Amino acid sequence: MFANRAVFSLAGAKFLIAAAFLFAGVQASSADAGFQRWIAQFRGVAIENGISASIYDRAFRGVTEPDPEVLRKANFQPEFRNEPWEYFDNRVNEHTIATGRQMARQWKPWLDRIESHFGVSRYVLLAIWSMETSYGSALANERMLHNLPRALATLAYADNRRAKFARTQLIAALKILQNGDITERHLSGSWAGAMGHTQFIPTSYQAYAVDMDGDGRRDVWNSVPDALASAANLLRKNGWRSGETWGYEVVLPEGRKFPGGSMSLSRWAEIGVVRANGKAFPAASRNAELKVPDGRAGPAFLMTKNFFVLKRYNNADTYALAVGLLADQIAGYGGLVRDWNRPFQRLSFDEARELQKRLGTLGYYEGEIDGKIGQASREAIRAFQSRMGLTQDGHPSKEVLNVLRGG
Ligand SMILES: [Ca+2]
Repeated sequence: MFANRAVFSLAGAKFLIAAAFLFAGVQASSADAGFQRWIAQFRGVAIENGISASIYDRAFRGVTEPDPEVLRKANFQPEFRNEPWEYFDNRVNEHTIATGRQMARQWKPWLDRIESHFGVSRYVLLAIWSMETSYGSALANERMLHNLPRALATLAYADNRRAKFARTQLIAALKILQNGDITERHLSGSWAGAMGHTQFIPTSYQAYAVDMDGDGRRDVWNSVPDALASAANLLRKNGWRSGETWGYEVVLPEGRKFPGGSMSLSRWAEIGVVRANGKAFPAASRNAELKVPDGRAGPAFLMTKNFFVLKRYNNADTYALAVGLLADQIAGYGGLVRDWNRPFQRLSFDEARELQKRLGTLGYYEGEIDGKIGQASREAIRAFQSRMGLTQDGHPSKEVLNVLRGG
């Protein structure tokens, strides 16, 4: 009872915060004059940084007010931290694996060339493509595509925390336009400035984008070969080791503590850390670091150099591990030997979609039927559980689906 009250008042506080953000958003989008002044002032900064006045004016032609959707997304606060099982289930599942294999066949000639030129595994590139834009399918969703100069100007103007980042990215974006890689009408990105199939921010684009298909433009928005080659180039330039894995799932012997930091795989084996599949470590002289993203009750990993190279793409252990696990499964290796520490029975991808569909039919869920369990799905499950007098854990479980199926 007491716990319930605490949750309730927390929800109330969140509502007030959400209302405050909404108010800020309304203020910002009606303050056109201020935003237009900002664009006029930043013109001088852009010119000082080598952008021609005509490119600047073309980029901002017709832009009169901040992008309210950018501000909404910038102010979004996830209600709960993702549990590891939730993060990985949404990214490494039957659907992302099967689509990755299909893409491997479809793009084989290009993947052959990219892999031999950059020395980066095609499966890793496919996994990154999946993680970033669901193999490009997210780019078909117009809500994901913002006019990039407007989005970055919005952040620079109205988001104090990201203003410096946004100014730097805006200059880089204008240089992309000036270079003729893309026209201003097609220069799109996420609310935070990530562009194209593999979601490069403009400064990363400048450092790593390549023209793989040879049409004279580095087109990460429309050319899959350009986008995948650019991702390969980023990894190679950050030290990717050709022909090596990202790491190994391991089993930890019970009842001892383990050293932090890096040691050789043979040294790890000496203190009892062995591969979960029972095989020996190849290249045992290489160094590796132990990671237990779900605590001792979940799977454990020894991470080698390429894991840390993957983190140059996105500096989160969970991101790099999801890329590695998905890549391995697209390549046809098995999944985890030890599952995530999941307090319920997992749904398949199709069952997760069925769950969303059934919750939608009953009026609990209005989001997309995409098999991805996010905040809206969790809230719908919780509302349904509450209605049925069940424990409101919000988990996408077999148990909940069975109740739904039972009507
Ligand atoms: Ca090209």
